[in-house]
Amino acid sequence: MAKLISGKEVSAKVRAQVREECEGLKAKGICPGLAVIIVGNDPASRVYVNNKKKACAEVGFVSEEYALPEETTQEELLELIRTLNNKPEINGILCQLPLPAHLDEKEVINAIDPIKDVDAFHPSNVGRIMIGDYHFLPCTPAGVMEMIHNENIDVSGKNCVVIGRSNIVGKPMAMLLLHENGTVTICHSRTKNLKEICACADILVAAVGRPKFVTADMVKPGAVVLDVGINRDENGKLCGDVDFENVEPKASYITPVPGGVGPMTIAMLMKNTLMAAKLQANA
Ligand code: L34
Repeated sequence: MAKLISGKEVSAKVRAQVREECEGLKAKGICPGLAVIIVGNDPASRVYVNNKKKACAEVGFVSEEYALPEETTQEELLELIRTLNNKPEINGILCQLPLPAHLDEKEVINAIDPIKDVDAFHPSNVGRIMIGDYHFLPCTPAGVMEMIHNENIDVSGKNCVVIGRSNIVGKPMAMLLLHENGTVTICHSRTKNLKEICACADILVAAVGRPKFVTADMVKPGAVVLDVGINRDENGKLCGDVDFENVEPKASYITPVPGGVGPMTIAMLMKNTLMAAKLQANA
């Protein structure tokens, strides 16, 4: 039986720390502000953005939502980002992804002032992570690391396998594990012997985006299993990339979906926004 790592609990701890620090900043006249941009009507994005606004209120930040219609043009979106870059009360800018297909995500990310880039998606922040000299970590991988730290799991020297190589999760996840001296393997759709490689992992991070992709035969007994996926199963129920029911008995630690990495992503966003406010105030 695995120990469940509750994202609800660990994220509440992080938010409590942020809230406390935020009170300290407010006493100095600094109030962190986050702008969240959402374009179109994706129902999942709506849920996530609502959760982000809720978290802002809980930790004491000001949040502004910019809900733009599906037909928004690239130029309109870039213009909003430029305005927010120059707005002193806004310390963090987040444009919820994915964007509608007619918009250019890369150009949007590049337009955000790196010091307000609380997603850490801008190439300058990505580069800083690569060399280990950063202010912001991407929220989802940072949330996974926070869960690992909270359980005092030592990464050093362990076989770490990340399934998925996205710029947002897989690649930075591998880098953060490497920074803690893990021996890291990144697997993806072209990987040969995926099963065998995963079965060697002491720490297995699933970020594939396919429901129940990680089955029990891919998991080493006693492995730490972190599930980044948020999918809907055949009954429309939320589920992760891990076949939880069958993997759980084999793992030493496992994260649930929902209530796992998702809430951590939001807690780390609060941490980044606090950091942004401090950097911009030189506090
Ligand atoms: N720009 N776009 C940008 N930044 C991000 O960090 C994200 N991400 C991902 C999608 N697009 C983004 C998120 O915010 C995924 N993500 C995210 C955030 C929150 C939750 C899930 C994904 C979350 O709150 N999950 C809950 C359940 C939500 C539900 O009921 O559907 C959970 O318990 O997992």
